[in-house]
Amino acid sequence: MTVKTASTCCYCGVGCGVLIEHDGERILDVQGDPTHPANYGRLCTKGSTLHKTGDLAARALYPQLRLGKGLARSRVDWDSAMSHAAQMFGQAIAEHGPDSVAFYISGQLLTEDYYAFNKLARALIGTNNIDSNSRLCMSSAVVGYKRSLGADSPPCSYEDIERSDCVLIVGSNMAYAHPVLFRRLEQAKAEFPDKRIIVIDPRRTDTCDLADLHLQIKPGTDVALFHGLLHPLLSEGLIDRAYIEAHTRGFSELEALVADYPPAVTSVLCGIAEADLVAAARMIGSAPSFLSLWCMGLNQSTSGSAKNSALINLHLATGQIGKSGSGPFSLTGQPNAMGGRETGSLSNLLPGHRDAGNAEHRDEVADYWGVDRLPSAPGLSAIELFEAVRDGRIKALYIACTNPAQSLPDQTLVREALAACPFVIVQEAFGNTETCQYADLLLPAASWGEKQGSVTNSERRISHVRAAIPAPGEARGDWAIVCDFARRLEKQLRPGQPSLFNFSAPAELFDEFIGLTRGRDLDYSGLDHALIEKLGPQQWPFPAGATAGTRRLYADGRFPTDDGRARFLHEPYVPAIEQRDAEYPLTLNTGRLRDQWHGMSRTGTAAQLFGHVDQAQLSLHLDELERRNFSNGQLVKVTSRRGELVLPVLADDQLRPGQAFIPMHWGDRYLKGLGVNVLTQPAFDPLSKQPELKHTGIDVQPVALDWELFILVEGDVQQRFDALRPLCEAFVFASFALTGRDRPALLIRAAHTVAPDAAWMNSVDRLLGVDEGAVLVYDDPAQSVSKRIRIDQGRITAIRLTGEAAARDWLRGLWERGEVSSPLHRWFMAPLASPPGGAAATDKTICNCMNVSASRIRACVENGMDLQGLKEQLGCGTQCGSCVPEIKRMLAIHAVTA
Ligand SMILES: Nc1nc2c(c(=O)[nH]1)N[C@H]1C(S)=C(S)[C@@H](COP(=O)(O)OP(=O)(O)OC[C@H]3O[C@@H](n4cnc5c(=O)[nH]c(N)nc54)[C@H](O)[C@@H]3O)O[C@H]1N2
Ligand SMILES: Nc1nc2c(c(=O)[nH]1)N[C@H]1C(S)=C(S)[C@@H](COP(=O)(O)OP(=O)(O)OC[C@H]3O[C@@H](n4cnc5c(=O)[nH]c(N)nc54)[C@H](O)[C@@H]3O)O[C@H]1N2
Ligand code: SF4
Ligand SMILES: [Mo]
Repeated sequence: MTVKTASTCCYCGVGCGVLIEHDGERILDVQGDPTHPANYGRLCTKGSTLHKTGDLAARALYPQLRLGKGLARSRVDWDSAMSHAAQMFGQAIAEHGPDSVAFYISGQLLTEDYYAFNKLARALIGTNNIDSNSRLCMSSAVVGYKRSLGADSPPCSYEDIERSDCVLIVGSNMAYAHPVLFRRLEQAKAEFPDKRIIVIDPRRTDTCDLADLHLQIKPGTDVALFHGLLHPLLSEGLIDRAYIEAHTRGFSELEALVADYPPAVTSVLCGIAEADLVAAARMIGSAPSFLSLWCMGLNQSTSGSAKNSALINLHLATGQIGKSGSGPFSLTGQPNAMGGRETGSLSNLLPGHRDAGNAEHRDEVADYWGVDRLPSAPGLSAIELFEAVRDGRIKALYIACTNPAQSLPDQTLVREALAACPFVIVQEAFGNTETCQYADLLLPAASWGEKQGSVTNSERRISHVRAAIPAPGEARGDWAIVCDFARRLEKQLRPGQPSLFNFSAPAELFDEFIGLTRGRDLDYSGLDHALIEKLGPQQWPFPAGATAGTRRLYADGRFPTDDGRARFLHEPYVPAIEQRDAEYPLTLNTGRLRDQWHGMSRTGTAAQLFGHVDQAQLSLHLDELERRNFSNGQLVKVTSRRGELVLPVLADDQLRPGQAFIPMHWGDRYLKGLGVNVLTQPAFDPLSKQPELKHTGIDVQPVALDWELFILVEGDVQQRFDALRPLCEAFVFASFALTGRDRPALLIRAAHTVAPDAAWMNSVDRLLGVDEGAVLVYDDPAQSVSKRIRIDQGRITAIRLTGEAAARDWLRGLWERGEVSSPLHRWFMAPLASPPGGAAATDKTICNCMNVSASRIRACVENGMDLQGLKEQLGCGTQCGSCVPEIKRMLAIHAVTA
């Protein structure tokens, strides 16, 4: 019998409600929850494929302990694992003090998990060394809201996006990163075509598909642009003097600064047309309501805090905040980025939107917890924390629900730190991440569908996360692991005293936590798990006695500052570090793909999600390829001041000359060479300490790799991946992906200067099962060509080619279609023969829901079909809708060429 359990999607900050269909043991399907106010039933490609992810072969199932550096880990029971962990932390604290240990946690933890970690670090151990991957994500927005408005509270609701007359999307590719919200915006624009949409992004992304105006600024110039927009707003009388007078402070200083940014100057600084700048200002200034949405293009910057406040200035100057369809609305990345901020999970914060640097706040929290005091020494932020680990200042590090050996900038430094740290705990749902390699103690965590608690989405809405099935193996909920660890450590640090961690369910942690929100701007002390169950997801503030949540903040123009007024910040534009120069002539930008999530530990287990993009690529403008004589798909070496990476290059008309882009998802597991963050810089914003992940000076050179390898093998993909990945370590280039839908296969592309020896080839062939049985074999040592194709029951099930590149896509097509044709046999015996019908162009799956490829869409478009026809004929774009912007782009390109 199957049942449905309502829960929340574990990916992005939109926070969609999902219905998990299961039989009590396995998750069978996922649908959008029609009653959830974030998505009303919609899901994107990632949400709707959740049931296809999480291959057990990739999961961490049992605690594993390494008894000495260099040794392999072995399985231990939970009791030994936890006592060892507590003993190691206890020893470091006894010998080197509380600041010799640190916690690096995650916006993908639930509020209850987050709260337990915080209480452990601050109340029990007495250190502020607890930071989260939100440092890489939201910390500039936190500073922005606090400095400009007085508290870290996004004032808007999703419905404001739909209602707004003018939406400014800046540094956000919401078509990929917040797809369901983008669908809502799309629908609103279709219903109200007069609604104006402006996109500010150095790339022409799919999000631009909806834009009336795209300002393709030079990277990092947003502060100049925001000041520059204010210039015509001022000169054309489009600001709201009465609002400024009544509710703000500091406008005259800003006015003086803005005089330095007239349109003629700003347009040059930002690399855009003066007329476009003025047009954008007029759209903003004349709209009855104006709302802005932003994400990593603003936050991940050495001027991230200044960018946030300069944008909020536009809202204060026009009085566009606190009313329907208006306001500065920061999109949150992770499912519980907000919960982390609420529970105080950055080193400088405390629970309930308090500050660790504020003595009064510390006393309030210490009293609440019943401890003498909280630590006053400032804690380390992510980048500083890993520097301290490398320097030996941190003796024991506890990492949970994040993969820093993939996602932090300057991977060389991060790897040195992790290798040098005397004791590293990694609490993970998946056992094969880059960071797991460094775990002295690996603790298996329950994950989505198996754990329970709450998360807060971008619009301050608290939703339930529910367990549908038991966790696999011996995995446990994060909160339970933390409380177990804390209770053991208490025996050393607070012997004989009552436990601070007597929690037996997430609801108890929630109940204790909300007491710390009482009387604060985010007050949700009126909620509990049972009430959320009864009323459905609720927006904070929700104080005691409330019967409903709060849709919009600051309607009365009063702000949570000491005088109730919002602040204009007046900071000049400062160019990003690592501007283009002769040595590093390109600016590298990094970001998201539509169908992958971060380091791909989960999405990388669903072969279908590689259909859209199946390898890391360096995108450049066609001019840059031509200038360097590169062909599409050629392997190149990318170099920055910190490291290098080899990967294929691709012409991309979304970029301007001088700009480059690599998706953030490929770490060392999927792409040999430590991933994209071996290149990026650790420089960070002085206030938010958020690193600059969007701006790196790089150079690109050709590489000559004469020996090439191509593998496609069906079945046992995770096991084969784990076995084959180390064998490719010696190569200059190696890229891994899954492919297929119903019959997942592992896909490997590799290249090297010379061929490996015969023993290497034999062991690979054994792993692939092409060493015996029904296998087509061809070897021509003179030409360095070698081919193996396994055929089972009339179908190809494994392909291994070296020295032969032309037929890869054609063979992959045969495999996909389950065909073994006579042309295959003829081609097979001919060295270097062209495949029948020529080398097929690489195809990609545009519509993942309905499995519609680019070539099929292109063929129909060339026959004159329009969007409606494509939907009816092929079904593409009729399910989640994520592919519609790309299909429209294909239609537009065809219209131009025709
Ligand atoms: N599919 C998918 N969705 C996700 C995620 C995922 O991994 N995959 N992750 C989630 C998380 S944690 C986050 S934080 C969000 C991130 O969501 P987004 O921030 O929307 O995604 P990114 O692709 O990182 O970057 C957004 C855009 O910023 C632009 N940009 C770069 N530099 C600048 C600049 O100087 N100025 C401006 N104005 N723009 C610039 C980039 O070109 C890019 O298009 O996505 C969330 N959603
Ligand atoms: N170059 C570049 N780098 C970036 C970015 C960028 O734009 N460009 N963006 C940055 C941003 S915004 C972010 S948010 C970070 C994200 O970086 P990470 O936090 O490293 O990203 P994830 O891969 O999502 O890591 C989460 C880990 O938690 C594990 N996990 C999943 N569920 C659970 C659970 O319930 N419990 C536990 N204990 N573990 C679980 C997953 O398997 C996964 O390995 O990357 C940052 N890095
Ligand atoms: S938009 Fe997609 S990834 Fe984000 S919460 Fe909704 S279904 Fe999940
Ligand atoms: Mo993020």
